[in-house]
Amino acid sequence: MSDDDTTPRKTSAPTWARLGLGALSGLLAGGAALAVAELAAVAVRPQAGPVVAVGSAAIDRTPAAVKDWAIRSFGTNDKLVLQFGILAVLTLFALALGMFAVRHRRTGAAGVLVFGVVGAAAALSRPDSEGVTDALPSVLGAVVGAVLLYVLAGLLPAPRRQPAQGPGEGWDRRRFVIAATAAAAASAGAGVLGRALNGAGGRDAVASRNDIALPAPGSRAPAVPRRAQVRVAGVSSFMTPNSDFYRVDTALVVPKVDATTWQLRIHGDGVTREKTLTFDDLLRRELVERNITLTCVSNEVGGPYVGNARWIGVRLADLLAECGVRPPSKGGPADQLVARSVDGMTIGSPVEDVMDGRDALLAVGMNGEPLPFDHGFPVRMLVPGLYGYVSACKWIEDIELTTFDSYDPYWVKRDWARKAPIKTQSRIDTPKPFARPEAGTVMVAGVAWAQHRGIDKVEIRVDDGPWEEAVLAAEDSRDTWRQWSYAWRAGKGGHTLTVRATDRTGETQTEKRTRTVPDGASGWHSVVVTVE
Ligand SMILES: Nc1nc2c(c(=O)[nH]1)N[C@H]1C(S)=C(S)[C@@H](COP(=O)(O)O)O[C@H]1N2
Ligand SMILES: [Mo]
Repeated sequence: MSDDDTTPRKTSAPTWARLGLGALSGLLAGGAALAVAELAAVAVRPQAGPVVAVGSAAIDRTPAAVKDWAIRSFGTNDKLVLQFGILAVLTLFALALGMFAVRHRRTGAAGVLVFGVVGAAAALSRPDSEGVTDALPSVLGAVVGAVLLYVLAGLLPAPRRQPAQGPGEGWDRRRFVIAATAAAAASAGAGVLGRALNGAGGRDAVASRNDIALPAPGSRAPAVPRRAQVRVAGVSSFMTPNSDFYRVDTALVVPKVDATTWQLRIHGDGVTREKTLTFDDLLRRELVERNITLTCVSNEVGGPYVGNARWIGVRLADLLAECGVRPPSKGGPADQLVARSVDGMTIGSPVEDVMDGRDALLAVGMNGEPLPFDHGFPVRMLVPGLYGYVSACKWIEDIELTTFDSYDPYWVKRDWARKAPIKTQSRIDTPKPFARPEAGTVMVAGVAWAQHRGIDKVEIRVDDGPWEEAVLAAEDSRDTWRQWSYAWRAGKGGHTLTVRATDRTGETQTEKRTRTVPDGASGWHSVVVTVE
């Protein structure tokens, strides 16, 4: 049944042409809806745009195994892939709705509203949702899209069997072309404008970052020993430049926080003197500079999600002590410190670890500059020896002292372990898998890490041969990774190189391969090469 009998039809067309034009109308309506929504999101906030909202809501609901698979398969591009996936699904639905609207004009148009509801619901479900205004972009976009589809479907030619009637043969085609072109142009305009305005957003944050001159740290990191870097081509750089530093987070839109208005609140169980600190308050404290190697729990054996940087920050333990916080071993009531970010992330660390004397930091600088936005500007947490998801909250704005029994932070709700010290790991950087080195001496080299315990031994095994000790490069600190090399007298043929490390507690990396979920991958890294 058609619900558009009242519209006079001027030209007729075969079914395939009508369906094609319907699909085109759907696409235009979908495009207009998105463009309007994204433009509206500029006014509300970028996180409220439907693609980002649906993407973020999807990330929130992704089980640990799937998130892990996404990181494994797409790396830091995982978010791009997700957004393209959402756009692809939207496109298919828009095409289908458009074709449906050829026969069922009102219902098809109303179908567009469903997207508005989905987008709005996603935006409102986010942990950082700021209330009903977050629903506006999706709803507004959907209404515009629905109206446009209704109008365009009304201009479609009549079916063949219903001959043209009335004057002005071809008039509707012209109106359709004009309306479609106008809609496409307006959408493109809105899209481009939205883009530009979104780019301009965060200007205060950028300016505040440019204005920061980090004071000289009162406590310098000791100079990195020259021999910490193995001189073998293909080995990781001992210090990871910011541009190469891995990035793992759930933020589809990187938060742009203005340091001049940023505040951090410290409160909760056992806090006798609550504190709210500004960025300047932090800079007025003694700053310490430390080299710390950060690792992601989603790093596979041999994987890339590990990096070493020179951080500047304030000691978190001192701040906590000033607030009256005592670790559980000294009778404090809180055993979990929950850090909360401006984008609603929650990360829980053991209070005992944070206050046991290690260099747990509220970091403000990374490799000689203020934190990059991607890495948590203006302030992030770092606790040497703990995986990032239980220690390294970026864009931090709140610290709450609580207990592991009473609160599960973001990742713990998603199957990851409550506590996760970094597992001892080693990685062969060179030769690369399936390399074809020439017979003779082949330099095998790489990195090993066991943050806050230190690396004492690295061994290499060729095929099923005996374990041979690699030469350890100089140690920077037990909170950083350590490089190693091994001069292998390589004979022709296919060979498997395997590496394992022993930490300073004397424990050797287990051979047992585990997945990254729930508390980090274990097992030995190996590389297959063909010596020619
Ligand atoms: N706000 C926020 N902080 C976060 C995360 C996040 O998703 N959101 N991810 C954590 C994880 S899982 C890791 S491994 C580190 C990565 O820090 P990087 O991106 O600076 O390398 O940040 C941590 N801090
Ligand atoms: Mo991570």
